[in-house]
Amino acid sequence: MVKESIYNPEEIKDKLVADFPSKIARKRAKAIVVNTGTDETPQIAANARTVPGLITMRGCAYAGCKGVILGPTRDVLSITHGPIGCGFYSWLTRRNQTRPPKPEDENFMTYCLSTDMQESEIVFGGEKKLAQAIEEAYQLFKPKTIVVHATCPVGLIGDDIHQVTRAAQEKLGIKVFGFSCEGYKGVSQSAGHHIANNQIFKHMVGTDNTASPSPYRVNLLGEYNIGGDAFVIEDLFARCGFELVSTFCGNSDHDSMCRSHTAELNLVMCHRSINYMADMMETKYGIPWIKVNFIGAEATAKSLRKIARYFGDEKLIEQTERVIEEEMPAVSEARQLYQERCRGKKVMLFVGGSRAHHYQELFKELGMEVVAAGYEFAHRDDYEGRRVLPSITVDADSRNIEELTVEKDPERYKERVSPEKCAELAADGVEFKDYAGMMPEMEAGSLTIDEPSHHETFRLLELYKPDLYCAGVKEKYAVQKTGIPCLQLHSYDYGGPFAGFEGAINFYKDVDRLVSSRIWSYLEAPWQRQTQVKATYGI
Ligand code: CFM
Repeated sequence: MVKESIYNPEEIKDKLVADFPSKIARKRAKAIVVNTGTDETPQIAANARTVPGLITMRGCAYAGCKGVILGPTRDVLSITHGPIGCGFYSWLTRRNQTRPPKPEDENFMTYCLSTDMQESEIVFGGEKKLAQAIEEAYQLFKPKTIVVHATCPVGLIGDDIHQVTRAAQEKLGIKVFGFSCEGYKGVSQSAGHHIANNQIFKHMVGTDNTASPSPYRVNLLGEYNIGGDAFVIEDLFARCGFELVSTFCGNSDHDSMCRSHTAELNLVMCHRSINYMADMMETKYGIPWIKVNFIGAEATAKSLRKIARYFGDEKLIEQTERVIEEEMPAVSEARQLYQERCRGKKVMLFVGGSRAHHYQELFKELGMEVVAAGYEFAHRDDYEGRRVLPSITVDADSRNIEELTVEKDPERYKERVSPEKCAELAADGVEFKDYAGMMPEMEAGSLTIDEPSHHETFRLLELYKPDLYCAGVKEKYAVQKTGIPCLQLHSYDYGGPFAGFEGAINFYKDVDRLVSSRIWSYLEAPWQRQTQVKATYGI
């Protein structure tokens, strides 16, 4: 179609917003930037309110708290305080898997518990019903911990969930606490991540000082075990000799999170959803954090090496190299095979708050060209790198999310790396507290778009005709109706795992199946063909 436009990203940018009223066009234009291919990235508008009327890809704060952060923790019993729809639509809709170690171990993830608020509670208050629901849940399941998630009406009518949970905790003698994650907080699910981080940090982290005897103790932060990714990473860690204390929160349980402050190093996978936890644990307990990425074979090898180097033990480093050596031949073989069919194909990714960056690694390995990418709800630091953090202005929407004041723990704070060691490791590629963001890694001329609307998505498809579009279920079928395959990078459709070496091979295969399939050429219905025949031959 408009093939030459591919080389005119500025022109495309104008076309994407051309149909909007001028005020909206101006606002949206700030969220669309042309990458420079260098560290000098332009500023992008992110984490801003969605323009009313535009169809958004985003979710709500409740989804970010209950679904994303708490969703994969198997033995913390979640109750949704709200109308039944919120509970129902967040019930088993994310493919976060879990594997209780023993058959008798608890797994509440398959349940949907809600106070099912009715009109009478909306009018007269729902605290009584919530107290009853907590007791009923306790009698049924006898869990170690019950948590309550607030939905929009709870905040609107002013139910005090924290007072109710405190009373329940006293009465039942188990841990009960709440999340004020009303859907309207903040501008997206990102607010819910922050709220969840705060409460888990306050009520769980640091409540059990039992430490494992291994000196190589790590936490994996921001890995949610979608399609079994965490299982792959757990296996790699075990083989390398790293002791995983806790994962936030893929395949996790309550007790491991309570012990997580005993780790020596925090590994941050999804920076957007869990950076708060990493920073708070560093301030309180002195646990440093590094950014890792287990999406992509090369990225996985690099991340494993960083961890081994941090501990610096020769045997650990050797063992890590052995694991990488064992895994790489199969990856290279698959890559060669699939590259032949995928090389040069164009792809776009618009996903969440970290995957639009992480998955570019896998597309690079396949030789595919990322022409446009963006997050739904990330902040400027996820795009431009943490160096821009001081220049991010806090607006009213962020101001109403609690910022915890965290201090050094007088007994348990321990400096893990001296400043000299820190500099030495940095020179060796192990940078602490650093994330360079997505944009510096993208090719010059490619587009970065924050939270593209439905309209912009379709303009993009028209202008670029990419070979593959990556997004979620809300976009998938609409995109495929245009004859362009869509891979769900939230749920992996029915596939995965995509993490680690094994995951990379799975990914190459799935991408090849999508971009090499001829099915898209059969998209025209017979009557459409008929019209064409008529037009061509006049019959
Ligand atoms: Fe982090 Fe996630 Fe993501 Fe996210 Fe999510 Fe998800 Fe995602 Mo869907 S925590 S930001 S809120 S990596 S559910 S596992 S796939 S949007 S890119």
